[in-house]
Amino acid sequence: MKDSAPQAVFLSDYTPPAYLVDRVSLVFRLDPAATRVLSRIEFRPNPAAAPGQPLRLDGEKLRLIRAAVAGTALEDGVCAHSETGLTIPADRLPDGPFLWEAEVEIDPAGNTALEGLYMSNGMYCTQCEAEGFRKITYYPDRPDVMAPFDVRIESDQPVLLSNGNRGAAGDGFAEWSDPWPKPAYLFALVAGDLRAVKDRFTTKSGREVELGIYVRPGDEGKCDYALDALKRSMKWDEDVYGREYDLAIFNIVAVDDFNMGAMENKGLNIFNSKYVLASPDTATDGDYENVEGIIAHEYFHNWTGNRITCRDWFQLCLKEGLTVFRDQQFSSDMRSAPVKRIGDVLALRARQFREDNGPLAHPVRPSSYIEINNFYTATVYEKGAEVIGMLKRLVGDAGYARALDLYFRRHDGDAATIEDWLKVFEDATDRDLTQFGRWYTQAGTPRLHVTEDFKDGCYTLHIKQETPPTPGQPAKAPQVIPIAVGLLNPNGDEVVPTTVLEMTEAEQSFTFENLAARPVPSILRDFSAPVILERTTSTEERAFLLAHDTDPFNKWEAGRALAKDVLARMVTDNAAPGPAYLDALERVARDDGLDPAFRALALRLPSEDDMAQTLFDAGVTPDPLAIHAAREKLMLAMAEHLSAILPDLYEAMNIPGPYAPDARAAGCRALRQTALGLLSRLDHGKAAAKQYRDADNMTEQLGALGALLTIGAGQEEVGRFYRQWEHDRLVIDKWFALQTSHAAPHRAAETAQALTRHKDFDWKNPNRFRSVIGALAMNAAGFHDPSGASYELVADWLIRLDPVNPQTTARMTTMFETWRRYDADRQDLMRDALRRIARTPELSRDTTEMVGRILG
Ligand code: 0A1
Ligand code: ZN
Repeated sequence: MKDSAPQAVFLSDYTPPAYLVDRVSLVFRLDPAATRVLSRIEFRPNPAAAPGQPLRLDGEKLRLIRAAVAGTALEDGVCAHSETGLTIPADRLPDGPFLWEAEVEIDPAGNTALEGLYMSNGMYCTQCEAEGFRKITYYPDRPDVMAPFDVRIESDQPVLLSNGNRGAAGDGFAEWSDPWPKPAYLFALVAGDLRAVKDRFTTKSGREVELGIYVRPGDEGKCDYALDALKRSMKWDEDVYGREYDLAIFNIVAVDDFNMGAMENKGLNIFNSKYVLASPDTATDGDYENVEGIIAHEYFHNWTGNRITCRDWFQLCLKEGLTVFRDQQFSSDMRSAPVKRIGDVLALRARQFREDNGPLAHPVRPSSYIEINNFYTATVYEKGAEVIGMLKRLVGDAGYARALDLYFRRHDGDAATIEDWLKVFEDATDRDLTQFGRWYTQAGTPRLHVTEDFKDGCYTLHIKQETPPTPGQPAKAPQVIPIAVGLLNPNGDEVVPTTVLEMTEAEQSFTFENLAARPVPSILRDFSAPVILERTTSTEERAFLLAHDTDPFNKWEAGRALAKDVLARMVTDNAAPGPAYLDALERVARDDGLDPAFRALALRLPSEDDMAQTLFDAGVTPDPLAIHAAREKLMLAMAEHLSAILPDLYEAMNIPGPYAPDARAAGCRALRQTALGLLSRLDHGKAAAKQYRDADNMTEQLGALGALLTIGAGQEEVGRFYRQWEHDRLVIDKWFALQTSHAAPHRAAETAQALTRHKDFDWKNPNRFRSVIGALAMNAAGFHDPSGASYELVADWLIRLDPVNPQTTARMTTMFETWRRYDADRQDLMRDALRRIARTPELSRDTTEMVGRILG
């Protein structure tokens, strides 16, 4: 029976499962095209649900060989079958607990969607979040059904892994047993010719844990950093959250074909290999930072996600927002906190603000979806983390610690909700969080409109909050907004240290008394809330804050605002960059007292996409080519203005000795790269070509190549780079991406198209697909070339990828999410591309939902 059109699922329709599971036993007889999965599942009626219900089991793309309930085979026609599962009528079920047995056949080799059990380079692996387990066997595939799993794998592959602790193993088989009840989305299995890099960790209570990172033969030398990051994560979670690891084994497997970054399967994390493998010659500083952060993220899920999971997928932010918040805390403890915060806010604005401002805007906890895989978004993850940061700021560090202790005590073993989460904070801190809860239900980025007055030593900030309408939410109620403010006197001394104003009304005023002179305010310090600050400020005031603010985030933000003002005026009025900005930049560049990483960030111009949104917000239709040209012109002006110091800065940041991936060294390299980028505009790439020849690490090699490509040089190096790294998939991904993202705007589509014809363009591999097609988005002017060639190319490839891998296709449709920002011609071209995708016969549910929402 074919199911009718895909239906939306609503949070308000939640009902508890009719049956719970006490134990799951699975046997896998692995075969590339015909794997047999034998399941024995112990069910019992859920006392919290209505009695006498049928048993509903999810199942997709399964060939049912046999099934039995309580030892009695189910003959054909007893179950209602559909493409999404089967239903066993209540009159076929015993009154109490019963055993379900089934055998199904699946086709891992034919599974290109990379969801369920699939093959990657000859190895078997799984991805079950969110709803992939139903492609492995019939099961109530929902996170509020939790059970211990026993698994037996039969295969002649040398390494056979699953969740939990090791059981019996012998020739051609291995058994695993996971004692912790878990939802099916945390199930994992891996089988292949893999090599393990092993280590040990002793928990704070003295339990020994065996750690293993499994990689393809030849990659063993690239695991040290991931292993070190894992041990640091384990220790940090004990020290900061009191959370200890709870199995005798923790394994990580690196796979080349993976839709996302990584997956927190209990005791067996599976990673996209780009977030595990790192060596100085193949990985950049950015890669090292990502490996550290993602290893931590997946490890931290063991408590926030696995021990306490989500009741249903609407609660995704319960585990994701919290785990992102925790990995951000970890990285800022391991590295520089201000630099980490600036990086996180840059990413939030680039991805989440963009989402919140467009047709895909949705609340941190959505209330309906068609395909849940489309909701692994920046809003759920990054805004979800910001909401927790605000909670922490409001209740204080001690309140937060009490609330988290209570959360772990009260909900360990539960499938919980956002209501449970907020209740824990209410109980631990005696606060009413009803209004705060709106952060979870209202979409859109609040805008704070700030004006001020000063009289008789009293300085008053008048603040209005307003959240624009978003799809399905025309009107918004005021939210609780923690606004961290400090005041400086005209000499640059801080006269009021950071104070958190708690805004709850649509309009509110806050007064500071006993001030000798009108102060300069530093508002939204440390980016204390995910909002847009609207306040008219002078260039002088911005330069003053860039020079004097004691809050590193706002110091950077002041420089950022200056750069945006200058760029906006260059685009709209063809103005020349004034000396105020260039002088301020020079002071930053010369200030040896500042962390080099901070200086690199302060010297980095806003991205072209950021400028497009900024102009759009100011009522100007952005022209991507004009933005690109203005940005290039400003870089040249910066290079000329700083020409006297660039060679010295470039040399001073050259740290002697072998490459080390630590934050300090990476910061120096980042500043050196900034200097190189500017220098190249003056010396026609001489320094960059030399750096390319001399580089002994990927950060400097790729940085030099990027600097050359930016000025239209580097073709010879492109060839050399390929010949040097042809054998390394992850490095060749960079090679593809760099050429696409650095192509001149009018040649971007052509460059990307030529790369899709390269023999190494293995388009079914998501990393490789993204490295060419996705990288076009990094070339904003090229993507928005007025010919529409890039739009067409992207649409062609998304149409081709959709039947093979709907999940990655659907994610990548977000390249078009900003279409409403642009002029009528570009809008027409983008809409045409989207409509062409929408009209494709048999388009997946994933992509249909996304394109429909983007078109609105
Ligand atoms: N839970 C993982 C992310 C993830 C989600 C879905 C996936 O496949 C559809 C894979 C991974 C995390 O937050 O890291
Ligand atoms: Zn996660």
